Amino acid sequence: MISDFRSAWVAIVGLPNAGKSTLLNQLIGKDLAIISSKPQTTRNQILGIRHTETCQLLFLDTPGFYQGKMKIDAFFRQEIDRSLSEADMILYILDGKRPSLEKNKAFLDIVCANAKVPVVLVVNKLDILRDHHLIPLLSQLPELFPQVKEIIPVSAKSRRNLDKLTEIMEALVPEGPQFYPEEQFTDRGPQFLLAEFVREGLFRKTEEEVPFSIGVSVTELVETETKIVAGVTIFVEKEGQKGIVIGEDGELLNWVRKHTSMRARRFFNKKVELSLWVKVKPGWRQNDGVLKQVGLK
Ligand SMILES: Nc1nc2c(ncn2[C@@H]2O[C@H](COP(=O)(O)OP(=O)(O)OP(=O)(O)O)[C@@H](O)[C@H]2O)c(=O)[nH]1
Ligand SMILES: [Mg+2]
Repeated sequence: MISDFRSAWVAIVGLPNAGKSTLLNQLIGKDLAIISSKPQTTRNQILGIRHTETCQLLFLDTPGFYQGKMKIDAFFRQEIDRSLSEADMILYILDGKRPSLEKNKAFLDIVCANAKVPVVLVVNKLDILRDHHLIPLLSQLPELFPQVKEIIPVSAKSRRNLDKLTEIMEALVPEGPQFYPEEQFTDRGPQFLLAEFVREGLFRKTEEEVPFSIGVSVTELVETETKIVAGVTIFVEKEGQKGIVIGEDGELLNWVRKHTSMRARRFFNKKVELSLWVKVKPGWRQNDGVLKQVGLK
């Protein structure tokens, strides 16, 4: 191990759709976490690692915080709590376009009440904020959130101010070991990631309650040096949702298969062949067996 090495576990938390996963991907320079314009896209804690010669930042992406009553919601909350308890530093992401100050204050107060580590408040989506909106917002934040160590506006999408954010984080990193070798940038393998990539395609192509009723499990996987072949089961809750997911003449499912295969091919740098099946499981979000199968228990 190099002497003077520094490392920190950094939990990325915030309300749904704030841009947490977009920021994670930009900070590690990989298309790792799935992103969509719909809330509750992220369902599991996802580790993404940023390496420099002297420092390792271990980012934990988390589901967006909201109060839900189902078993699946309890799992999301657990993932957030687990990430907060493991963190040496917290990035709290606030959507500058929809700042929902009351909801953010409620969650940020919970985060800060339990945190013994520095909290950095990141105001995201700077690229679409006009000055007359941004300036009054920024001027309210120090008084509203006195517990935070730093406040910084960024655009995860356009990378604006991300160098500054990295500088702020690096100044807060304690001495610590190099937890992972340089070539490793996540602890998640193809089985988890392929299911996520399929879900990303489905989230983009379906509307209303359908994306939230979808669970994905990779049931077969064969990986060689050059190729990944996988069988994927998509769970929905109703017969009608199965029809929507398959689409007319199988068009939607076909799009998802092609989109996911291409995304996975770029990511793994291997040929990817996917077979997709859709299964109806009424109430699966309350069913321990299916929750376990789709990695949510
Ligand atoms: N204009 C703009 N859009 C952004 C920015 N960052 C994220 N987005 C968009 O915001 C939406 C949500 O992004 P995600 O990264 O999935 O947000 P998240 O916080 O991970 O969402 P959940 O996982 O659902 O909690 C997507 O449509 C992104 O393209 C940004 O800096 N600027
Ligand atoms: Mg996310």
